[in-house]
Amino acid sequence: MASRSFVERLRARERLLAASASISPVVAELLGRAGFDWLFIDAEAFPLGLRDILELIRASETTATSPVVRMNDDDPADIRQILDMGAAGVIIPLVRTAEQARRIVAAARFAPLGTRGVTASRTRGYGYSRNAAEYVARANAEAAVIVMVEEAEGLANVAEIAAVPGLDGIFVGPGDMAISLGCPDEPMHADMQRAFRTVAAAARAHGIALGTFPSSKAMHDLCVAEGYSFFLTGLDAGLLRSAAVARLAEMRQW
Ligand code: 3PY
Ligand code: MG
Repeated sequence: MASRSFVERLRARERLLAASASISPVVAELLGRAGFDWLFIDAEAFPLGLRDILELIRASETTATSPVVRMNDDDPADIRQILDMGAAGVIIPLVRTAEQARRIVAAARFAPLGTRGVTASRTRGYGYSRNAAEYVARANAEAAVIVMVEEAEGLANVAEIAAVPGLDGIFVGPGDMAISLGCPDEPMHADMQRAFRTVAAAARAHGIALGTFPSSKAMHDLCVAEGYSFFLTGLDAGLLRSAAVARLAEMRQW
């Protein structure tokens, strides 16, 4: 388990690098041991059920990494269950309005900040831990709530989205953003650069962290200059495929 919480490091704007972890718990354990600061457990791109997510979280906890779950949607019951399992935070894809962001924050926080219901969950020691006040305060402080802005509509509303109290970060999904802006094969198109800057200005105005998945050093450097601090570096399946293809090609020459 990480010695400092993910959200603390996020707020300190530490540079936090992740790999996605979705193929299997063994791969999650391996990537945690490789030294990634956090893991992007990807239930949007992979068909992960809640049980699969639980096993990925448990595997990552055998290492110093922090498990953060990119959910498939913004279902409030799933947000609660994923945080109850011990995820360091949730990342919600395709967020389009401030109202949607408010509902997401409410699902992730106990009263008075939200409407999350308490259970005898894993994070509560399965009921062995009885101090509710201390638990609720810690859970509210430690669960990172991150929304993805990755379409023209979310981009148009990003100033209002960033103003939602209780939000910890915005993650720009460059793949979906480029499709939405009509430049799918041009990740550094002028409209994409403008999008990265627009989201950054909104997030900076409200003191929240910025993340993305840079596909090139140029995109990474633009984002760093704008204050982005947490990054997805690659997908577990993609990292495996690249290494496999490169090694196969190399040994075919021997
Ligand atoms: C995207 O690029 O659209 C993603 O969701 C992942 O970063
Ligand atoms: Mg996306």
